[in-house]
Amino acid sequence: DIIRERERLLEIRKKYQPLAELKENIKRVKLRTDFKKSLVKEDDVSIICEYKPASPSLGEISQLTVGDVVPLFEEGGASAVSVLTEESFFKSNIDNLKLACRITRLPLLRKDFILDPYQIYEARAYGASAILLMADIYPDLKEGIEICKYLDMDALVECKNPEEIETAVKSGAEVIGINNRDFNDFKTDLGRTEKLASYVPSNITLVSESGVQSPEDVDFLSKLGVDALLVGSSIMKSSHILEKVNSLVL
Ligand code: IGP
Repeated sequence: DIIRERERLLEIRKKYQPLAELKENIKRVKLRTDFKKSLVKEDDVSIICEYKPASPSLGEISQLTVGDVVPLFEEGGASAVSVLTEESFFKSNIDNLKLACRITRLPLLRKDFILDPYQIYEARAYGASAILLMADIYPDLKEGIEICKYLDMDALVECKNPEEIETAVKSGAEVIGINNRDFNDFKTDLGRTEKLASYVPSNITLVSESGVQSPEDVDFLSKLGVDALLVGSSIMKSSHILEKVNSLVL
């Protein structure tokens, strides 16, 4: 499964590029604009556009490259860009993060199955200003969030129930994502954000992730008080990406 495959590839990367070397590289990578700040607008909901060439549920989504889509995300009004870096199921890789970094000045989120502090350092070395930490997968959330803070990055802590939100808050999360997708059957239900939004304290930046397809969805979620939406498939699938992004940005 995804996690086991991620572990296997992580071990290879650690040999190929030891942590000490990554830490050296970080000193040369200029810090990017703040992810969290870019998401908080006065009234409007912000859109994070995701580069997602494939997924376990859809298979291949698009053959377009980071170079093709990121300029359209930016022109369309995205507030930040999420880059999948998982190889086996999402058909992307960490070099796409570096590429995105050269193309846009928008803050970048590394989206992957993060299991180990090494991957947080790696994200920072490849230009990310934020990283996804899944509450049920990252082994020590408090530690992960602290490493992010130490590196001047934001952690987007992904939760799917009230217990995970409570753990995230206790661990010091400042940005929480509610994933509308159920990883058991891959179905999305925006009702998840509706059910869970009130569990997230108002001082925390709230992101609703997955399943956003239309301006009506944006409208529904923005009324629930979320700060930002993370949108991948519906944008990547679109034959008019710029217009699609534009239609979701209020
Ligand atoms: C985007 P969608 O339904 O717009 O393609 O979803 C994003 O939320 C989704 O890619 C995602 C994800 C994840 C991917 C959310 N959490 C964790 C991999 C790992």
